[in-house]
Amino acid sequence: MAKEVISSSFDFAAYLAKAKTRVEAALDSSLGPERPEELREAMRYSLLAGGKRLRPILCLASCELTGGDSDKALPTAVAIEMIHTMSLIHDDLPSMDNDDLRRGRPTNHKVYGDALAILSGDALLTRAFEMVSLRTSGVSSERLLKVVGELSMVAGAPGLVGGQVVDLQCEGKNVDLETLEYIHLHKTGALLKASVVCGALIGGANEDLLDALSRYAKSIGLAFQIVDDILDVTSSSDVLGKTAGKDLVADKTTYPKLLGIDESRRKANELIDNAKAVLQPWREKAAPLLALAEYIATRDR
Ligand code: GRG
Repeated sequence: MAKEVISSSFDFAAYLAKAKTRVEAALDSSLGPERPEELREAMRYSLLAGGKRLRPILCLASCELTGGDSDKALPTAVAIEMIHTMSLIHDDLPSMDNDDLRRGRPTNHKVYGDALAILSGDALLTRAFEMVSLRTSGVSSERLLKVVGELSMVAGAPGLVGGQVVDLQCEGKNVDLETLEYIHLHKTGALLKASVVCGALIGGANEDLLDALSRYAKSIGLAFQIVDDILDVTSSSDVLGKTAGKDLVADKTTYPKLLGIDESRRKANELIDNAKAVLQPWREKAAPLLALAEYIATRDR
């Protein structure tokens, strides 16, 4: 049923390519005269390493659905990609997931060393808040304060950091579905949800729309990580641009480990259907978000 709502005239491939180009350009011009030069290089190395740019694209699409001007959401979209990138840099460190491949190239610490990897992550995180608070124009302080609050929550203990800590604590242990869902919703889902919510806040969404978008985003956030778990088992490092099969080596509990691949896929598809159903009332206007939900389910990397 949800599929019918995606307008046949909506060209998702063209939309995605255009949105990605727009985000890449904004990211490229987002870093100013950071000094010393090596810090700037390390920040740019990871921020401009490619990636799907799904979070900033969700932020812009969400703003557009609310009827807002997505140019005004661009600094926040960049900020969200900065937070995401810093979380990848820190996640790859030897003391965390200890990986040497990310976005198809050596991880930040492999190139710049652990200290600069930590510090370039710190600099990206703080720069993100500068983007929202000082580099956004035409949005009221009240709305921007809500965005800053939302991003502070999802980056910290109530979001990514908390999820990462529980994830690390659970390595090598038997984990139940409830704990796994907690990890996924915090470590991965929180920032995806915030991407949608922040775009809506900047666009001036009313409570009904904000609530609908939050529910849509929670579902796609969890589905995204389930698909990530599946791809870790079924895909290759070449396609993913990061080390495949990592979860098994690190003895992590994943959806495929608990439910099997088929049931995990079914669960991800169910979440995507739920997400799309929530946006039914917005029909044509929701075409980009509906297609992005489907992309999350069907992506190959
Ligand atoms: C945010 C303060 C702060 C600290 C970070 C290390 C850490 C705390 C959290 C780990 C978060 C993490 C790395 C979660 C995994 C999320 C995930 C599935 C990433 C892959 O996202 P994609 O596929 O990657 O969108 P690309 O490269 O396409 O952007």
